[in-house]
Amino acid sequence: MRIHLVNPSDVSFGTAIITPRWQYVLAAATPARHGTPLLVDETLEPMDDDSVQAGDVVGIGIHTANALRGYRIGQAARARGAFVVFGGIHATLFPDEVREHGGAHAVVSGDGDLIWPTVLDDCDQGNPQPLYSGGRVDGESFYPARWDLLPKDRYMWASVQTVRGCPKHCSFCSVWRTDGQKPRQRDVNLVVREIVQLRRQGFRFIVLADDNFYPVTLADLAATDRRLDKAQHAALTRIREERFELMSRLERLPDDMVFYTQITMEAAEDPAFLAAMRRAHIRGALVGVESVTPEGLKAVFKDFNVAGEALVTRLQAFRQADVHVLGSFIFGLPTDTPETFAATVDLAQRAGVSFAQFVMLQPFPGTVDFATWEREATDVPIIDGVPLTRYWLIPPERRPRVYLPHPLMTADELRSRTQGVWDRFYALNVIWQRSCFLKSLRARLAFVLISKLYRQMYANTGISTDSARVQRSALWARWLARLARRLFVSDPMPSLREPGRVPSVTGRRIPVVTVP
Ligand code: B12
Ligand code: SF4
Repeated sequence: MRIHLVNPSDVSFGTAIITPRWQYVLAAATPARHGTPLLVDETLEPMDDDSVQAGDVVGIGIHTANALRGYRIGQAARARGAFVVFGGIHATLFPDEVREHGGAHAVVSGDGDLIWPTVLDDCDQGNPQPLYSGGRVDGESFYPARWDLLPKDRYMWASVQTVRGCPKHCSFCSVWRTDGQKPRQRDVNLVVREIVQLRRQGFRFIVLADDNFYPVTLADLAATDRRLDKAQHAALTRIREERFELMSRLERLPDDMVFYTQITMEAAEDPAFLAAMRRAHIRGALVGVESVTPEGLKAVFKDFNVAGEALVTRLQAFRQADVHVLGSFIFGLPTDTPETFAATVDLAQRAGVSFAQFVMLQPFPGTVDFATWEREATDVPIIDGVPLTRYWLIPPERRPRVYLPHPLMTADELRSRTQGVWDRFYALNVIWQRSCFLKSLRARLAFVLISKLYRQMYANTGISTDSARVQRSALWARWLARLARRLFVSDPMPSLREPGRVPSVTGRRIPVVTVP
């Protein structure tokens, strides 16, 4: 019985940006008696169906965007006599659909770390159960990934998770509902050990694949003080201290390391945290700006963000701390007008964000937006026999890009205006100007290359409905990725040692939060 772990994708670029962490975690959770799993990442190259034999286990991890491709792989594997097991966020949300469309013998909901050995044992005995509940694994019980299985020079960034879950409740996001609002932080020692192993192997670019790297804000602590809630204050302080401890350990890693994470913009109000990030080599962060207007923020339940000039100041605070921002903006909110597009790109430029992504509001299952849409949608269009509220089952070339009707703009207008914003933000002369913070010509050229690659991979293949343009963009992206990959190759450091604890860190760096 061989085990295949497959990360489905409709497009393969030969080189991938980020490692699909789940594969390396499940490989670590695979008991030695079942052998070493074969990892297939279709963002690199398509799965070879012939590699599957009767009696093998084919584990497929899906989110909504790649579910349909996953179903095709599942059916093909089942037809060859393999046991087919699905997991991941989409499988967690739709286990029945996965069995119906993906040929699944078994579905694992929630975190796979602890339940995976049971699934494998059951398959080994020819008796997989239809549903396994993986639940929400405690921070201390997450498996470190098996980076020894990482192919050489195929990925630009490795991914290490340090915390799971997010206390916020944004309407377009499923994380707080599936991963929970209680931050589950991994043991600092295990996180650092994984990172050191990666650096030993020659990886110096690492994504901290967290939902929210700043799970406790100064405002949260002040609120517990106001409520005189000592127990909650102590619990939040502990989480905050662990963040600082992690960062103090990362600080002691080689200076060439580059980390990148996802964070809420509230961190801009916390200079000590930003400074610790910079010392920890966290050079960039995706910040969910979403909307530049207060009405837009209200619409997505993100009132903790700010708009207008206050927003510019907050984003600049990251830049001043030398943490580069990838600003994430959403178009298609009911409060958007045709003027919102230009206002957004202007603000992004003024705020000094280094990269930006402009996505169109998409109701992902598991979100408040999706639940509202499903409940209230009338006259739902049917495409290829599939109602639009199950859009991920529509073949990608026939799938619309905009789902929610807008009070002022047609779907096509939203799409072309969004494309226009990408075109403006990533015009060659604009990128070149933006790169002026870099000193050497080589660094500036690298910045241009990465910007162009990013735009090709995420905008042109994702927003356009013109299949010729999508094909062209995918070709371009493949070519740019091959060039860019070289920028991410580093010499291994086989003798790198784990940095020890800094005993005085708590007293030295964590600002005391006082009762107002
Ligand atoms: C890092 C990340 C990315 C990265 C890297 C992706 C990569 N190569 O791995 C990038 C930036 C590329 C990315 C892109 C996108 N992402 Co993303 N991403 C994440 C993030 C923050 C962490 C993923 C991760 O590594 N987790 C760590 C691993 C260990 O956890 P895991 O994947 O959940 O796997 C565990 C279980 O799910 C389960 N499991 C998973 N697979 C399998 C398979 C089997 C067989 C079994 C048994 C168990 C199992 O066991 C694992 C171990 O416990 C998640 C949020 C999250 N909490 O997961 C969002 C998340 C997955 N992304 C999301 C989205 C929406 C996207 C985009 C569509 C965004 C966009 N608008 O462009 C794109 C999609 C790109 C594409 N076309 O594929 C959503 C998915 C929602 C949904 N319903 O599908 C999430 C949940 C975030 C959110 N805000 O809701 N993403
Ligand atoms: S969008 Fe970000 S801040 Fe909002 S709930 Fe999701 S992870 Fe948390």
